[in-house]
Amino acid sequence: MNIKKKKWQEKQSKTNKKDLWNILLFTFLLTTIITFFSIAEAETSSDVIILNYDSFIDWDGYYNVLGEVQNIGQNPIESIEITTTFYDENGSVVGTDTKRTCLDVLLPERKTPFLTILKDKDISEKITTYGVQIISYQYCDWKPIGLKIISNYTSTDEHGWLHIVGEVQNIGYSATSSIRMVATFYNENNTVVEVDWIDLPEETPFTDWLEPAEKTTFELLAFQRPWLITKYVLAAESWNYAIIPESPDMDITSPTIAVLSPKNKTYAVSDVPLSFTVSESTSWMGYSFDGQANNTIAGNTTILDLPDGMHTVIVYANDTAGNMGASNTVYFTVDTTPPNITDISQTPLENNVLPEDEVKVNATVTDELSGVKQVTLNYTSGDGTWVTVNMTKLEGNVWNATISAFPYGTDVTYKIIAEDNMDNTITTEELGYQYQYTVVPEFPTWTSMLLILIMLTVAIVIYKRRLPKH
Ligand SMILES: [Ca+2]
Ligand SMILES: [Ca+2]
Repeated sequence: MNIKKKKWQEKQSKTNKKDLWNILLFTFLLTTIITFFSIAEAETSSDVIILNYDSFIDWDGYYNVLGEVQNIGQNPIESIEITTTFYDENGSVVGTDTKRTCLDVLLPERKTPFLTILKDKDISEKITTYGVQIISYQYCDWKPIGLKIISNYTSTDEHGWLHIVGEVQNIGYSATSSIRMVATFYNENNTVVEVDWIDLPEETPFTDWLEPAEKTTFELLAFQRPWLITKYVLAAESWNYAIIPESPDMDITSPTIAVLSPKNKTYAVSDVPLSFTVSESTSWMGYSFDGQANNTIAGNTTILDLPDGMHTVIVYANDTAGNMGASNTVYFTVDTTPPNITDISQTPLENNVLPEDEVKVNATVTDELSGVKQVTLNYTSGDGTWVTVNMTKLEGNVWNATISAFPYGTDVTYKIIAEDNMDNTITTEELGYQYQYTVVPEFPTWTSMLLILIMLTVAIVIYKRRLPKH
């Protein structure tokens, strides 16, 4: 490779020496002609236009004006010069800067950024306005496409600076050199907010030349206002190869995901819809349920067979550039279980309810997830109608209601119905319990019998005493 290269260089060198004077003369004439035409063209046509521009004072205190231009004509263009004129509040010119655009050759429809800087801190503060002008450009020959960016990675360092590291490959048939890599950084309004470029190859093993199929790495940096950047575009050119088509927009912002369902509430069903919006096109979507591994989904879905309890869900999505976004964590509860009814008791006890007695019924009702909404006591005296009484909370989880008094011999049946805040309902009947009692007489039977027995005994004794004595 080295021998080949040296020979090529020697050949070039000889050629140059031999034709030096001719070339110098020719160049002078050509430059004169081209300059004349350029100025004329620049004034009379608009094959190059300024698409957008912006300004800021950089970390050194210098006033930067940057933007991008586009070739909107039919022919390749090179050597585009931009002049920025800086004015103070009186409208007086306080400085100018003229620069070539970052890429030299611009094929039709292609864009290139530019950067002009007024390197005087003291003047920066006085600038109130500025004007940007394309002052010259030239038409040139077409150049073949011979460079390709084969990888690029974006990372943000601890300062918040944005680094792009990648590789560029010579995909042409000839060796190439003087490769310029350009990164144009944009804000969300597609305005250029920073630009960086590097000339390659910078170092060994490619001291000068990049042979066909060889590649070299590049690193580009945005550090002036990285917080404004939402995407970037890479472009390249070398002395013999034209710029490759700009890379697709290198999006560096993560998608924004808003979960519409589930909401932060309690559901009475075990199948809960998962619906959400994503701010941009995606290459992948998924969700994590209760912190578990991601489930890939194609879009809105339903999370099935959820167990009762508290759950979390986070939706993730990758945009087409691979930036992953995450929704907020959504907390929700599933409650498909009715309350528990325990410790049912009545006063008086079921074998001791007298005709004058109201019966107080107590029950402990709990519901872990959504809470108890209401508890009712339903009772019947066997006439086919049920009386419903709302139970009231006594203390803790104890609920209470009263059954009115009934005449002697009435059979009273009652049940308790409990409902949680998700309308899950349970009755004591469903739990397999039967509650009933019969109203007993004022004096229980055995007392009467005893009384009769005593009276009989007394009567017999009296009767015996009255019998005639022998
Ligand atoms: Ca994005
Ligand atoms: Ca419940």
